[in-house]
Amino acid sequence: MSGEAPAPPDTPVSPEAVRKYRSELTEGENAIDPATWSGSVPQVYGIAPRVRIGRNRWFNLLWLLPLGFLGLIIAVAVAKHLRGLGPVQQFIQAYPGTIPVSRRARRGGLPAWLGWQHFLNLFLLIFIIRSGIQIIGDHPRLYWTRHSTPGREWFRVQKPVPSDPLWTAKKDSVALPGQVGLPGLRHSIGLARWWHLGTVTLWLLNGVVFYVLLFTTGQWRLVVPTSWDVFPNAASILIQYLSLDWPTEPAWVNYNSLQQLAYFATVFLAAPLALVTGLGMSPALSTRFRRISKPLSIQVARSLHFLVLVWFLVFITVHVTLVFTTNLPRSLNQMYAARGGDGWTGLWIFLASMAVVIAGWIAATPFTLRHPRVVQRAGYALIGPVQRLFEHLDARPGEYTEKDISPYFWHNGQYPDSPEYRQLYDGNFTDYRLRIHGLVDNPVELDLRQLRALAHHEQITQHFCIQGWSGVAKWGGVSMRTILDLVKPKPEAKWAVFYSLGDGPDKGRYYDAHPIEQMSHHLTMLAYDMNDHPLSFGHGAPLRLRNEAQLGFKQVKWIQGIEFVADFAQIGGGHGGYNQDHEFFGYRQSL
Ligand SMILES: Nc1nc2c(c(=O)[nH]1)N[C@H]1C(S)=C(S)[C@@H](COP(=O)(O)O)O[C@H]1N2
Ligand SMILES: [Mo]
Repeated sequence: MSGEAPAPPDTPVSPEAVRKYRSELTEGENAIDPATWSGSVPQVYGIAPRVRIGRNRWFNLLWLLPLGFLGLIIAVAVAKHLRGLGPVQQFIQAYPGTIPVSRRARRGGLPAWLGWQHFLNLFLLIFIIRSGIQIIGDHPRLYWTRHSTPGREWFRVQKPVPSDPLWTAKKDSVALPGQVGLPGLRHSIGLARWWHLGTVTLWLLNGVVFYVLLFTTGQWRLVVPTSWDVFPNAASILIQYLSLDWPTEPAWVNYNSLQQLAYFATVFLAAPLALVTGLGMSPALSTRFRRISKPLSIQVARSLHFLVLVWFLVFITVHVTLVFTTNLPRSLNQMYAARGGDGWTGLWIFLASMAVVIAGWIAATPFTLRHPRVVQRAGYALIGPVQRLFEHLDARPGEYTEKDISPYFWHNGQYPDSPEYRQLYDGNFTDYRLRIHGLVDNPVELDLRQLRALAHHEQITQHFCIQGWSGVAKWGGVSMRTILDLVKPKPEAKWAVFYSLGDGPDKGRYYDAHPIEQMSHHLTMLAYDMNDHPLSFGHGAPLRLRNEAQLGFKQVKWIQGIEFVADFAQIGGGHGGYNQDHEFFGYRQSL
């Protein structure tokens, strides 16, 4: 079969058939009604977080509350006992835990720029964390391999995957309370991602400025330990904290080795790790830097990214607790009023800044539901350029081998249920026609036999669903290059629009627009086989798209036609695809 491309069939594409595609699309709303959101999906919540122990025992993390409390009581008892021992007292005397260098450096409080940065950091983290939790809720399972096999996850906040063979990742998603998640609604990942990636961009900018100022002003001495003594000092502080016998000497409450270690870990380890693991989840990047992405697969990256979140949450809790229990109002003066002393100025500025933070917190979800297009546009403006840059870095996403093929490949999306599709399916797709038209010199109509007669193309690649799961499969079919040679797009053609036989969850046909330059990519193809078998109903029979530089939602299944266009403003809602029109995704999503 392979190699011998037959002469282009001479069946012209009928103009009515073509117009029909566009007429079957719907526009999507510009505001969100939670009751009808995402195909009126019920707001099902998850379960308490569980961690897998051994093959299939699950530990409910809520047990950590009583266990942690018990552990703390024991630790306090041990620490109190230790402080009564002579050698320990000598140890604490030798390593009191304070940092003399910082005492000199900070007599007058911290510089004002640090106060502003601290505030911005805190403000942005609210949205980063809330939207991050929302993103996890869209696929509430974490894995250590790129296969995302049910039962093999190490963490979940969802019941075990049901045995329904057509269970979808969308059905698996969970809702969050609207003031915890951002925006809370089930399957609102499109908007959550704009919040997450948009505010992360600002947070990283703030972080770069912070690094630069830190090292040009000498303030770095506060957060970077310069002697190994920091470790015994930190141990000493830990014993002092746990024994609940806290000295009130200003130097001690101002700054100590344990704090310094925690700040160092947060600023120089956790933050960069968040960035690297975040990028490690992107199809545009992760498959390109194979040396990195082999150990740091998308799921390892996702799991570590989550653990960084846990670190941040623990750090924030402990940090805030200590500030409020040991050195008020001094520390607020230093951080918020750029001055030392025991006055109340810092507290007032702090309360004012908290009012801003709380207002932002409360407004974020209602604003998003009322103005989702603004969030969509602002998010794209912030991260679109970076995203496009990544698409152009190196146009060769990776391929995998037979042994990398995933034992389980999640299903996703809305299954087609029209009489038209049923008829095609029942007739074994003998009446199926793929129509390719629009800005092309040679519109064609191909049945499956003709498609299978075109040069055969095969690839083993990784699928990245926007929700977070991944899987490797072998795809067999026709390279889009072969299709381009056949239909010859005109120079004005800038986008290839793929129309499905199936509707989306809010009615109207599923469709998606792809930039034309990605159509000639060596791994862009129309697949009719998956893992050496004809494509199953669930995975897109009889034909689906693979464009490996993009996320899963762009891989249109059950394709009925392809239209080449100059732009997509007149198609559907005009945002470049079904999810873009209805769920506020971006038209390029390689991140
Ligand atoms: N026609 C159509 N194509 C679709 C979807 C859909 O809902 N309808 N869902 C998309 C999403 S979100 C993903 S992740 C992939 C899932 O493909 P799979 O079911 O083969 O894993 O299909 C994509 N293609
Ligand atoms: Mo997806």
